[in-house]
Amino acid sequence: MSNNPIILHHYPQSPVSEKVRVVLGLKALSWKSVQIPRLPPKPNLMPLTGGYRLTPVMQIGADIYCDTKCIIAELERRFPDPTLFAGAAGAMTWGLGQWTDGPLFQDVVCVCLVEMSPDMPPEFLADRGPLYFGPDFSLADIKAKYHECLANVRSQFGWLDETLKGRDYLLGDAPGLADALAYYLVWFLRDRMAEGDQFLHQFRHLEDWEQRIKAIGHGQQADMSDLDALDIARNASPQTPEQGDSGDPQGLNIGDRVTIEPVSGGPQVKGILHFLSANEIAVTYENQQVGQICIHFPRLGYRVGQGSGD
Ligand SMILES: N[C@@H](CCC(=O)N[C@@H](CS)C(=O)NCC(=O)O)C(=O)O
Repeated sequence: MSNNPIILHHYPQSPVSEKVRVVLGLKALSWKSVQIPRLPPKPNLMPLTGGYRLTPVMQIGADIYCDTKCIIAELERRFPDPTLFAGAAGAMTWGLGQWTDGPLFQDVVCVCLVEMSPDMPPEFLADRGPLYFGPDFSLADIKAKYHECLANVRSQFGWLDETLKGRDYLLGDAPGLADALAYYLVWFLRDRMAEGDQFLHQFRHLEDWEQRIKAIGHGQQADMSDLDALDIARNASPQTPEQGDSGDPQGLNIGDRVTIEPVSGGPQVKGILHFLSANEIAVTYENQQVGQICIHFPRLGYRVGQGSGD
């Protein structure tokens, strides 16, 4: 395995990145932090991601991991000890993310966006509104849903609170993926909601747990410039072996030209299929600035098309 560092491309305010920062802390890892812009264009990130624009992105040499599902799975593969799957739920813990990153995230983001809206630059709202609520987004519509969403958050944070009665972490005695999946939403709400402290104070066990997760920290981080990260990619070669999947439901084959895009919308990434499994797809991609790299995505939540997409 290469000696290239773990590089996280992110920005401090990003809640979804907080999920990964907590995982880096749980595994006590050393990593480099590259701060990226909160809004496109992201000119020193795009050569690495082939156009994928969401935050965070992890880089190890010339291998690039997009989306927290893919990033966390790769961290668990490379650094299995301590495991993120200590509880009896095992791999089903990923399913928890389908709730926390899905309907729960939607309720929390509605509350946070409304809370942030008075001070939000118009270009930020114009980007994030449609990103999270679709092309027909209107601030008036989500303002009208604010109290309903807050009531939804109260029910669901209440489930977490009740679960944490009498145990230190969501799935038992050891912290793991389930905690990271839930914690970043509590962190997001506390930071963005004007009366977040007051709202969260009703969840006594949740607040105690929040302090325990916070105390774990983010591992050892050191800043790195985006240009240094590009240099690392240029001087490295992808380390991912070629791997096909004879059981692939879409009949994809190594060497196919494919397009990959988030189901939630966003630019298509085009590349040559290099690695395929039930949970992951990776393509090779050539770029003048960084040479050949390998870009990895989760299968779940991403649409894969055959052909160059032109
Ligand atoms: N499914 C993605 C969601 C990522 C996401 O929505 N991230 C937010 C930041 S918290 C984002 O990309 N916002 C737009 C941006 O940073 O340009 C993941 O798990 O990584």
